[in-house]
Amino acid sequence: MSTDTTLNHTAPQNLATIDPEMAAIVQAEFDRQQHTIELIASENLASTAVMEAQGSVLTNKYAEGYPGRRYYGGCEEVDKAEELAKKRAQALFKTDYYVNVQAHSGSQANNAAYLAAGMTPGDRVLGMSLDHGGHLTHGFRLNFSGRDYETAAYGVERDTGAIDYDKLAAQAKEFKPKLLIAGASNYSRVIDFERFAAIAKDVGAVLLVDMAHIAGLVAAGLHPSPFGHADLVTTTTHKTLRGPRGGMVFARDLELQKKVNSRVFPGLQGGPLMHVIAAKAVAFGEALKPEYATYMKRVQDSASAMADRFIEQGWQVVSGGTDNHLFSLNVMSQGVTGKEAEDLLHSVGITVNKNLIPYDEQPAQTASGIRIGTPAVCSRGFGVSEAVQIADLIDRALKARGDAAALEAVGKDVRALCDRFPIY
Ligand code: DSN
Repeated sequence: MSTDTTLNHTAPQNLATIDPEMAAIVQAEFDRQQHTIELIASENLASTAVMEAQGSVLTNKYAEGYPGRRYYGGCEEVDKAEELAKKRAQALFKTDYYVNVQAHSGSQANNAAYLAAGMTPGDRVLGMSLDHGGHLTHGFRLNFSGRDYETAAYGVERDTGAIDYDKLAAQAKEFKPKLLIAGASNYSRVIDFERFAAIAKDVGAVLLVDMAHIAGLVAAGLHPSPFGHADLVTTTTHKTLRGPRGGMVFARDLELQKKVNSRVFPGLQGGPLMHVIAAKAVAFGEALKPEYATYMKRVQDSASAMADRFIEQGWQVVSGGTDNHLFSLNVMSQGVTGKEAEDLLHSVGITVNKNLIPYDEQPAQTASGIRIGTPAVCSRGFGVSEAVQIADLIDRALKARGDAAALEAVGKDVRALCDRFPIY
């Protein structure tokens, strides 16, 4: 009989028994999530089924390669898990694009997509500026995308907060990128993928759509789909899709897919995380159910209602509202920096991240805005009415700067709202 108490299958021991120190941290994080209003637009609450798959024995398995073509024996069950994840991913987005579900993250997925597009050092990429809502991997100077390639960035218009597609077309014509990227981390308007495809075609660029933020809306039919327009589509699986942390890459045709596969493995990664791939399959299965589309609609309606409420209260919302799950609040419009707002809201139990707004005059560490998203709060059951209450709580907190009693009262109301909606 084993004397190793960490691996005693006849009397399995839980985390609290084996490692009370870490168990306390996990419990404290659970409590933090339960008692705070989570408005970070890229976060969500994975289901217990997703977490069960992610915490399963599949974590024990090495499976370098792809289903049916592995470099290790004993892969028959994980092969099924990966095939199921792929089949469900295609069904979810109603697409016959090929898919690779092994990317460990969105950044890895994008890196693989660059390489599959044939990018070599010094080649040109045109993506959305980080300051205007883009992503690090779309050409930011400190990221691989900005270090290895020659980059140019498009942005949004000062007056509309939206992309001007005619301007973008002219910029693409002048810059002649080899890779054009559509997609953002902080853009609240519909993205016109058809127009992006026309621009890419016009200049002979490969079109990559990074739909990480809006994937859930696309799956639910609440945002136009990039499939049929993009050469490559990447996404994370943990944002609106509500799965485990990870990424995936879709390719329009078999030739491109072969490149994606070889760039993911062995190009960038070694062994795939089979437990995470299993959890991705579970999340896609959940998202294929009609309840998921209802959830995504609530996410969209709640974001829109919250943005409208802020405008009623006199705050400036970038682009004047939202079509998706997020928006940026220009807190500087009432003299509060993004950093001050983030800290103040944290003190009353509301979690947001400070964010640059387009044409921001503040440095990134201070910023003039906060980004607000509704996926996580809607997963715990909030809807439009609670979203409007949150806008009121944020308004009260930001206007009560320096008033300890008023802030304490907001904190109590935040807690009461959270107590009505257990996270699990
Ligand atoms: N860092 C993520 C976000 O917060 O949007 C994007 O990868």
